This record gives sequence, C-alpha cells and structure tokens, in this order.
Amino acid sequence: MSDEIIDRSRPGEIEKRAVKAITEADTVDALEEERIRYLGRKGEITELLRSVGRMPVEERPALGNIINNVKRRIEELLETRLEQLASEVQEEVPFPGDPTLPGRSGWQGGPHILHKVLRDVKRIFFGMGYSLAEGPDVELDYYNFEALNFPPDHPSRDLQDTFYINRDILLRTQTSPVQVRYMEKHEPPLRIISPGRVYRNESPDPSHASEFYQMEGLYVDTDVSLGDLRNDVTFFIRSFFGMDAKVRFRPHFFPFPEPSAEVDMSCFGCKGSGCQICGKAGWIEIMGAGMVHPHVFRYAGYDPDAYTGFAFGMGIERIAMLKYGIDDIRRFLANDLRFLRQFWTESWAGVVE
Ligand code: 2NM
Repeated sequence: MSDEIIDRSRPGEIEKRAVKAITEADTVDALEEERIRYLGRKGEITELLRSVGRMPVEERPALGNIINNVKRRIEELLETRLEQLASEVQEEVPFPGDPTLPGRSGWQGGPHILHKVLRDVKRIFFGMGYSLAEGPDVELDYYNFEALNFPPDHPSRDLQDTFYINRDILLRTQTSPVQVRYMEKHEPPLRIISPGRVYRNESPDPSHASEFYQMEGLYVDTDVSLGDLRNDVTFFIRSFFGMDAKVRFRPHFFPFPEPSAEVDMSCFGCKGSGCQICGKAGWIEIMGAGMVHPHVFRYAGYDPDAYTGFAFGMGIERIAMLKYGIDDIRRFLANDLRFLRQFWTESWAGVVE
C-alpha cells in the first residue's frame, strides 16, 4: 500500500512549503490555519509521524529523527511569526494613554480684545435693526472723498494724511465709502453699519496709529431726524458703557454731514466731576455724527428732497481703550502676550459670531 510507504523526500517538501506559508501569513488567524495544516491532529507532519510505525523497523529511528526536526523547525517558525504579528498590531493602534489622568493645562490662546469689542458693538447694532455692509480697503478717491462732498483741496486729502497708491487710488481713511457704495446699489429705507480697517499716514503715538478700526452707521428713510440720531447713539453708548451714561451733542464742522456734531458721554471715571480719564472735563468724546449732506445723496443717486438720513462714526480702539483702561493704541498691534492675555477671559470655543 503506497500510502504506508514514506517517500524520503516528503519531510523536506513539507518543510519547504511550511516555511513559505508561515512567513507569508499576515494575520494571526492565517498563521493558526497553517499550524493546523501541519501540526494539527490531522496535520501533514502528525500523519507523517504516525506512518513511521508502518515502516521497516531499521528505518524508523532515522526517519523519525528527520520528521521531528522538521516539526521543531515549524514550531519555532510559528512562534517567531506570531510574535512579529503581535508587535505589528501594537504599532497600528498606539497605546492611548491613561484616560483617568487630569487634562494638561496649557495655552489655548483667546480672541483678541479688538475682535471682542467689535463683536459686542455689532451685536448692539444688529439688535437695533442694523445690518452689515463691507467694502474694500483699497479704494477710489471718488468713494473716499469726492462722493462725500470733500472739496478737492480739503486738508485730509493731503499726502500727509492719506496713503495714495496713485492719483485715483488710495487706502481708505474712513469707512464712509462702503456706505456710498451701498447706497448706489440699494434703495431706502436702509440701516447699515460698516466696521472695518482704515489707514492714515500719521506718526504713531499713544493715541494715533497708521491703521485702526472704525465703525460707521447710516440710516436713510423718508423722515429721519436728528432726534432719531440721538436715540440710536444714546442707546448704543448706554448698552456699551453702562445705562447711567449721559450723552451730549456738541456742534462741530465736518465737510460731509450737515448739520454735524461731536458726541460726548459723561465720564464713567468721575461721573462728571473731573478726573484723569476725561482730563478734568467730565465729558469724553466718543464719535462724530450728523445728517447726511444732500450732495452725498445726489452722488448716490437719491433724491435729497425725498429722503433724509443720519450717519455716525467712531474709532473702535478708542472705545476699547476707554472701556478697558488701555493707555496706548499701539498695544493692539504689538502682539505682546502680556497685554493680550489679560483679555482671554473666554476660550475660542465659546465664541459665537
Ligand atoms: C460722520 C461720521 C461718520 C457720514 C457718512 C456718510 C455717508 F455719506 F456715507 F452716508 N455721510 N456722513 C459720516 C460718517 C459722518 O460725521 C462726523
């Protein structure tokens, strides 16, 4: 019976196949299949060992020896391959650390104080029914000056104050051009705020910077009055600085609104009696404001007999400095963390626009 006779080349042939299969097994399960194929109860090596007993007595020791050597080699190979596979699994899924440890405290950063002030100001005006208008930082002389009724020889057009790119193009010195552009595209009634960066060619000092934020507001309808202006401006100042603030309008000349005024609030440092914040005046200047000039309406394509409107404008750094007691406008852009971190009272995670 041929299956009782062991072909002497058989152990070597099995060994060759097993070595290849085991080194190529790439999962623990595949490796276990190979173990069963060769060393299992009906495995090839097991069967081979069993058939040694049916061979001629004098051949059994040598044959048994050869097969046992192959068996040991396969066992060793299975073991090392299993160790390799186990370590590969560990590399793929790194140990995640101890989830019971407290979190590491560290710098999370936080919103810039100007960002927060702008957000607060916008929220107040959104609550009053204003919507947002934005426009380019690089503007035409036409929108920044001409359409706002600035005479050609007005001093603020001077190279001393305005960064001109060429004769017709400049960096905006105010955000009024945003409002002119908006009026060109929309019919009244409208109520908008236009916050944004503006640029002025001034030497920096504690209260002047060559770039800063402004926010202007504009309200146009058929019967907008100075009283409406006073209401909205007062509501904003009280919402931002505190409900006990008093507000006064002081007549002032600007080239584009008519009539125009500067708006003061009672000093929150001394409640009007005079201190360092207000320079002993009891009042603090907060913004400029006025009724939109009929010429401006004509430039925008509105009939100045049909509509009236008010506009106002304020510096964001200025109101931030007043509210938070900041002494130098240059701190906003200096990126000194000792300054910035004082205002990290909330994490970015809590910031909702
Ligand atoms: C100000 C302050 C800020 C202003 C804006 C406009 C226009 F045309 F864009 F709508 N007219 N007036 C304005 C803006 C006036 O008074 C100091």
